[in-house]
Amino acid sequence: MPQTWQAASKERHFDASGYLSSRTIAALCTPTGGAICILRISGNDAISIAEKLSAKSLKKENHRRATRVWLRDSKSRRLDDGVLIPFFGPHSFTGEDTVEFFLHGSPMIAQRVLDECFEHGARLALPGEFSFRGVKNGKMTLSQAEAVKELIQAENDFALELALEKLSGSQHELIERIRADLMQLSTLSEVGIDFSDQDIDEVSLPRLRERLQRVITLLSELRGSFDRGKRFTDGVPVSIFGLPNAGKSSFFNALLGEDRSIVSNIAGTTRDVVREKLNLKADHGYVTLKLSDTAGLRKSSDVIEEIGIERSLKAARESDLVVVVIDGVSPDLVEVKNYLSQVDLSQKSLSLVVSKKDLLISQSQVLMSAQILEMFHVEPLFISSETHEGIQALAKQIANQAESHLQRKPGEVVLTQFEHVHAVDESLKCLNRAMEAFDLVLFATDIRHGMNELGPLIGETLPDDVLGKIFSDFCIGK
Ligand SMILES: Nc1nc2c(ncn2[C@@H]2O[C@H](COP(=O)(O)OP(=O)(O)OP(=O)(O)O)[C@@H](O)[C@H]2O)c(=O)[nH]1
Ligand SMILES: [Mg+2]
Repeated sequence: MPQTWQAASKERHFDASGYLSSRTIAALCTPTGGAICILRISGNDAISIAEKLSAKSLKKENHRRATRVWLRDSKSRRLDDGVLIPFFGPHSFTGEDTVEFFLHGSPMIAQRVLDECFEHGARLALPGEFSFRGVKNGKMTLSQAEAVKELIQAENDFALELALEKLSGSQHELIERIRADLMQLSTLSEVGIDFSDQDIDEVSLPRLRERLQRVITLLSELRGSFDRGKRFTDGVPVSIFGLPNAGKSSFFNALLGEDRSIVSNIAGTTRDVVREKLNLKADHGYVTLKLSDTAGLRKSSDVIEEIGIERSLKAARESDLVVVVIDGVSPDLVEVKNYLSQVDLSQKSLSLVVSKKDLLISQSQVLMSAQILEMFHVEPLFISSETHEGIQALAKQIANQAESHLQRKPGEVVLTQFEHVHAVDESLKCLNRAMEAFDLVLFATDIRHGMNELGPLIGETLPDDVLGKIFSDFCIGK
């Protein structure tokens, strides 16, 4: 996005009321430098600004119709030969009058047309402000607007699929269903309070608790999806594990295709955890890995190295995949197994890798393969970070293992945003309190609070300034 010079324009067209101002906004929706650049204006003056720039009168009949125009500035100098499409509110992305201009992709043209919009009273849109107005005007839900952002930011096929599903409204529907259930519970408890002298079973506390338990289960499942949701967007955590000098950092660098970690023949070279993101192709699409190179494991009297080794174990414990690198030249399988026993592998995938293949004769490979299979029950892969032999095959194995940690039931909603998890946690606190309530009045109060806490997932109960904050990490023009 051409944010640098759009930022310069921001200085000149600053509006202190930010997202709360209803002034007409303008911004580029595409980077400049391509064949075409799209500029969008939205607000009460959008149509009149487009009319001034194009010297065309835009009527309702022109709604969604592309018109070829010469754009000119106020001194009648030509700006560009382009196309414009007017969208009359409420039938637009923002719900307001909106005009989209399709210009030649020159940064100079884009800047001059944008400046001309500013001359006629528009200001530069804030990040995500078009989407913000769309949500405010009921054109899409907050979760759909967030899905648009996630769609743009998606770095792998799994994150993209998740965002597309969210865009279709799946998350919003689930939360609305939960809210409707809570609303019903709230109404029933109010009825129970009003008719407390009549002993109606349907609105008694035990019956209402039963219904509430079903909602709590649903919300708890949604809460539980977040840890997996993070894997879709941030990457599947993978740690490289092994004794000093095994060739862990060499393999890490070979996989990344860059000299990221320091490599040396001195045992204990890597001290801290070195993290890097990497996209790899698996059988069903690209997966993102959050890869960690770690300190070699050994008994050490060096305090700093000890801390590093603790971090290696912690990284392995927090990973979905552990890639154990064994030194092909001087393997110590017993010692590796000892350290590996300190990590609970029950939910993890494990890869066994023997390094320095270029220095090994095939006979010793056969022997080592058999020993490793017997001790670890995993067939090892032999690699050389020197010649790159075996690296591709190992990358494929890791990618497919990572993919197996990204499975979702069809239609399952997965939370990906921290703010949403926080909202669900707060809501669950209220609902669990309601389960403990010893009378209907307290029960009804906690249910209402629990319902309100879900506001950030819906958007409609959020004040504009909070909404503005959510949109501020969108890109300009969206
Ligand atoms: N010939 C050959 N040498 C290798 C290979 N992989 C690593 N080495 C060498 O082995 C030594 C140790 O490599 P590193 O990658 O630093 O090992 P490490 O496991 O990260 O070691 P620590 O950081 O100390 O735990 C270096 O001298 C590397 O050049 C390989 O595939 N072939
Ligand atoms: Mg290292």
